[in-house]
Amino acid sequence: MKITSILLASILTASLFVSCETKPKKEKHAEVSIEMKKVNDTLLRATITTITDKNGVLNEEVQVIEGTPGEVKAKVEAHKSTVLHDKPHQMHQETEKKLQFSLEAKSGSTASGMVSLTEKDGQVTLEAHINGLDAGVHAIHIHEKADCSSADGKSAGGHWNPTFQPHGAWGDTAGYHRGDIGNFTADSSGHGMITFSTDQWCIGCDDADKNLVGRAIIVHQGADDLTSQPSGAAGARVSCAGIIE
Ligand SMILES: [Cu+2]
Ligand SMILES: [Zn+2]
Repeated sequence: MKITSILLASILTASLFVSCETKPKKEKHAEVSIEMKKVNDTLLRATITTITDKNGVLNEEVQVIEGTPGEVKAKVEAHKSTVLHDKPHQMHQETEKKLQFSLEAKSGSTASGMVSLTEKDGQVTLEAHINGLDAGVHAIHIHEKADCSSADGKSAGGHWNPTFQPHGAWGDTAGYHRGDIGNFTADSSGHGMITFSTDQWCIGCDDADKNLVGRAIIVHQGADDLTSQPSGAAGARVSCAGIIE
């Protein structure tokens, strides 16, 4: 195509300067200026001028990219992030999310403790340590609401059951609630602990069937029989913690 038509078609001209957020450990600074011109109705051309400052030595590089607007914009973005940030390894960093909170005694009990929820690689792990329990087997569940305000813990609602299943043992083909963690045993000193991991929960994700935030953890006076409906006949709610971010 003719040079004149290219110049006349220079409808879109954009120029932007981005100053670098230099990482303290690197003596490197970069400035990128981008000029975009419409070549014709389908082609866009970007002229990228990159000035890098390596320990006081300036280096200028000019790069021309031509293609459809989508291709050009993607290449420009990729170039900017490479030059200005220069930290590709960070994109592979594992993200870990952790919440920690206290279990408070309910129903006149002395059962209190700590719970942590950790999300890593698509798995959520619950770890609970409880003191002041009667020795023996106790149920622990996720209940519907992060509301431990009532003295009997019933403000937390029933078992968290976003998938509308019957109450049961976790993993049972006949069905189970997403909150049916199960049982653990307290020793003769009244201390008990449990760890539980699943990929069927998340912490603060957009999937309402998995998101624990806004729910509560309840420890019961008795054991969950894993069959009685709707909640395993586990007795009074002796400890409660709301799951809030
Ligand atoms: Cu319960
Ligand atoms: Zn249940």
